[in-house]
Amino acid sequence: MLMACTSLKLAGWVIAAAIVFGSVGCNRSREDAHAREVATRVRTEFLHAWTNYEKYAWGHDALKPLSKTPQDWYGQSLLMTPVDALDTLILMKLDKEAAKAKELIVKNLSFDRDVYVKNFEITIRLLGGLLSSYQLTNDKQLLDLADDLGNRLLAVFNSPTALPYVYVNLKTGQVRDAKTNPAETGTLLLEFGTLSKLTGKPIYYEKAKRALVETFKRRSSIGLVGSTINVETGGWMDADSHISGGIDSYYEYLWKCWLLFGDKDCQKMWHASIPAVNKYLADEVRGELWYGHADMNTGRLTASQYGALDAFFPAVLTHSGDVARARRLQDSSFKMWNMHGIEPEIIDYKTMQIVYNGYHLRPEIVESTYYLHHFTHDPRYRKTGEKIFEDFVKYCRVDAGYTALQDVVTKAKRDEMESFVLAETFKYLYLLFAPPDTLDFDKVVFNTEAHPLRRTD
Ligand code: DMJ
Repeated sequence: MLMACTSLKLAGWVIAAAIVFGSVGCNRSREDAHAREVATRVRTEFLHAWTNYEKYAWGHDALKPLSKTPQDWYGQSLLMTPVDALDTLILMKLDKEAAKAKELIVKNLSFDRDVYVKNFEITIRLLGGLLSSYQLTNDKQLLDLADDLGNRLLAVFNSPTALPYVYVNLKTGQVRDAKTNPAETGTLLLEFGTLSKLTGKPIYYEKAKRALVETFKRRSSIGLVGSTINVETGGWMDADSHISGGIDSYYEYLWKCWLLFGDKDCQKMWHASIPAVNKYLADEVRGELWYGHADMNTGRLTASQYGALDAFFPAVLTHSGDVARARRLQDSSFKMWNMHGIEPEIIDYKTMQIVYNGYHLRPEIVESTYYLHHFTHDPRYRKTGEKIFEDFVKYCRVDAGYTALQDVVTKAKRDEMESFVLAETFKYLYLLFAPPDTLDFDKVVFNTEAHPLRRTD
């Protein structure tokens, strides 16, 4: 290919054009070839994590990669890692591993358990994972599991406000914990809505949409939401507004529910919300764009904190058409990453000091890199992604998989590999470098756990 690229011999303007367009074409094909090599390395590393899950934690929720022991969230397994990882296995064409994981799920997964589970986590990881894997395989058993799970989760919405309780007992339908947040009340509609479309049962869509609307309705007069809300009174328990964990995916779903379902109410809620976020939470420091914390009632900035979770926002910005802001915020996220060659969970962007020094192998910065590359085709985003991947391998790879860091400065490790590492971090890294036909971006909307949900009519 390189020979063909450099040995063009033509005359006059044809030569000039051939040089310009030929070299662009050559650069592009060199970049693509390199990208495919990186994709292969990502796939190999994903397999390193997956095979160690198989070896040391098969049938359990997660692998603890330092002690090489299994972990179950609720004392009994709900197959968190296999369900979360299945669509990544499929997209990476790891057919043997995918078939084995699917068999484990359809044979062993039962939601008939006398156990309280966290509605938000179970919805984004399990319901989302089952639905996307169903759409990729057409295996009806996966949809039946999703339907059974959705039906058991519905009890969470039985509050005086229709906002969901935090926990539900999968067997008895009893609910508990009224103190929740906008991410937990507003990050359900992509999954419940898809379940409605696929089963023909409207109740899932109605309940999850109502919860989203009830959250939106409680925004302040300047358009912001707080971070803690009581589902029994509907009152805010604090006025702390931000885009970080606890609120983050509420905004993500306002946008994505409009995209996935064409739901005009979601479009309106998005357009009524995002200007306030950009007006009150965006902060300019040293000519850089960051998003901090503000009082939801006054809009006064209260803290200059940003972190690994906030780094999802460039993806939502670019997805919704605001590429300029997305690019600037991504530069800030990458600056945060490069402070120690791995991002801390939270920093103070004014002082550039660490506030919380852990790293949980989070995907958000990679997710935004992937979206920005998809929409701009700017090669710098693949370079960013490659640097992140190299650092990730350098500091987090261990004998039995990938492990979180206790401290991004010393690189001390902690015994944890969350299922989202396989569902999201590796998936977004892979898609950033993989051939475009791996997944038709325009035909799907990713839930907040990176499960691609196909548009259905
Ligand atoms: C994931 O479970 C989801 O991405 C969620 O929206 C936020 N937290 C983790 C990843 O960091």
